[in-house]
Amino acid sequence: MVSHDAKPTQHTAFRLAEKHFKNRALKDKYPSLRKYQDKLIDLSRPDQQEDDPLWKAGWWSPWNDYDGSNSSWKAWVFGKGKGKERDLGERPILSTSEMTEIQLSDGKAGWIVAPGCILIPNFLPIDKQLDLLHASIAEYTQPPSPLSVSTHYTVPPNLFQLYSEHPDHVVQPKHLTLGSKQVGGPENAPRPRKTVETEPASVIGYDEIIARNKTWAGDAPSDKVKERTVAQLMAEMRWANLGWVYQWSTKSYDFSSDKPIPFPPDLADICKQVVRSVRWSEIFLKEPDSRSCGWESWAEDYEPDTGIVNFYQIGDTLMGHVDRSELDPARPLVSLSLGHSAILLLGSASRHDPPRPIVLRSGDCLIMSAAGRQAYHGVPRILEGTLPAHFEPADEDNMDLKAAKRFIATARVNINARQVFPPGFKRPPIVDSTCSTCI
Ligand SMILES: O=C(O)CCC(=O)C(=O)O
Repeated sequence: MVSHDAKPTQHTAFRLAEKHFKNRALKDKYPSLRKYQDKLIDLSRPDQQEDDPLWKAGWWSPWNDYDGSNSSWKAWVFGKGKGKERDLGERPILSTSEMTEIQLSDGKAGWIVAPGCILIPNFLPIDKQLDLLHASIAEYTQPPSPLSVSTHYTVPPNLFQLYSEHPDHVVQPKHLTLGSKQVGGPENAPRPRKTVETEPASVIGYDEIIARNKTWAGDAPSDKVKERTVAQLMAEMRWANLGWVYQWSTKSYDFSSDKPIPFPPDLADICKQVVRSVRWSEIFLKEPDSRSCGWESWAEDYEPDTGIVNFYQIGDTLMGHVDRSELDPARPLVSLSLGHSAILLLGSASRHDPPRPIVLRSGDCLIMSAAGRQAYHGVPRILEGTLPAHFEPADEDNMDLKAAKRFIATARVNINARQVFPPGFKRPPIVDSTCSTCI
């Protein structure tokens, strides 16, 4: 019986959009893109729909738009039409009227898709995408960079080589290889990466970060996880950390060591180059609210020192959040997409404002800066069937490339780079109260 007192659930505009794109209730139907087409941004889609993996996979099919009340839809999904070829429909023309196109100094085009947020479609050529895919899974996963799975598993240092040559090699959970004292209970079982609402969208100070991490004793390995083959472990891996280590439990960086893990220099060059290519004065002189964000020096002194490589399998999502743990809240975050396309929801500093869905395709680069760093964003959907042709196996591929392509066949990789410390920031010495000989 329905209680008449029951209040309808109050979802924010951001949550409603997330729910729409996450919906997997009907396996023959994708969430409708057409429902959001007035807001949808898809800047690197091929001109011809026949060349577009999204269209070919049926993301614009009219079947996705029926709500189930129509009997012909029911007949198709549940009866007569099932198994027949799906009508792929026509892609609509998408409006770019609320965005501004900008010319970058290297000749590429970018678009201001939200305040402080610049999308550069097709930023990475195909050979760079393949190189970065390989680096993401073969190099960025190497010790000492922490991986999501390294809390619970004794991850072999040559993980990618094993994945390439011996994917059935078995990896033991730490609770079987370490003493029982170091092992946690069920509360430590691995969970999907979760972003939790903490303080309002503002930067947290250095002292607070130090204090948070002092109280953090490290995540204990769970005694519930079972052994995995290397192939299974790779599919379960959700992230690799680059540079300064981010502690998900305290939502802050661990500054206890003198030096960060070195940030990959090739990746730093790509990020610095793209930040340098933006004519920031053109962007911020038009935005009075962002004038004091410090953009004047970014071209010269942007230097990423931390980053996360996100590994998404097809069903994975990343809930809406704001990245607010870097000491300078405005410096650019450079985000690169590889593999399957995804929907990124990009909102404002309030979850109550409706976000814009952006199709991020392989090779796209999104820069978030200034007010855009305080914008809620999340990835509610990896778009099934949208792997670009250049990731398909080819006879001439070497072993490494074959393995990298095997990985991306069911995945999307996102590399995002940030700068924790603004230039010139002097870290106060860390006082260790437990050490009697330290000053
Ligand atoms: O996967 C993406 O495109 C976004 C990733 C992201 O928002 C994050 O890592 O904070």
